[in-house]
Amino acid sequence: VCSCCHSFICHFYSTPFFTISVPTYPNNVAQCAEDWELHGTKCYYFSPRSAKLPWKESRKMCQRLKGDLVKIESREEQEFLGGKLQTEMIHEEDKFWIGLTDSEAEGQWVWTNGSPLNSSLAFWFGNDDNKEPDNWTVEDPEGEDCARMGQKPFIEGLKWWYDRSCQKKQRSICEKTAKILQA
Ligand SMILES: [Ca+2]
Ligand SMILES: [Ca+2]
Repeated sequence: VCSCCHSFICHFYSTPFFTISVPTYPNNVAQCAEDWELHGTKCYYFSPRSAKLPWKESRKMCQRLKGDLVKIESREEQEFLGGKLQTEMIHEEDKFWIGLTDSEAEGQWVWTNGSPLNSSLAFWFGNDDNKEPDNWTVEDPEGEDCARMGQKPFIEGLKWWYDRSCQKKQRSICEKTAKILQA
């Protein structure tokens, strides 16, 4: 029986036409473990300032948590992460490792799953003085083969990636697929 409070649900089930226009996904519940942030169908973990690690160790930490360093696959995902880092970052150097490296072949950036960086979804920082990635050798003669992201103070335009020596310690963003529960 339809009551005042459940009129929408009654319409939903009594009118087959409605079910076509309702996507399946909102009927399900995506879930992340504690300390992970849900976005879309992924869970993200932003490591604390007390746990800065070199890139390889950061990756191992993510894997221990049953994930991996984040792979950024859309402008929308980049925007979401950049927004999150605005609240996470304390100062401009407080950036986060992502799952992107050119340690195998200089200048050939690949994600941790082996797929090459799509140049239309590359968000390297660049201005008149500084074009990233620059493989800067002053801090480490080996150059810079790992990618980190974050911009504080904020700048528009999504270009928040920098290469840095993989040996340097940074915070990191881990990612894993959310658990989808059928509603
Ligand atoms: Ca490099
Ligand atoms: Ca650099």
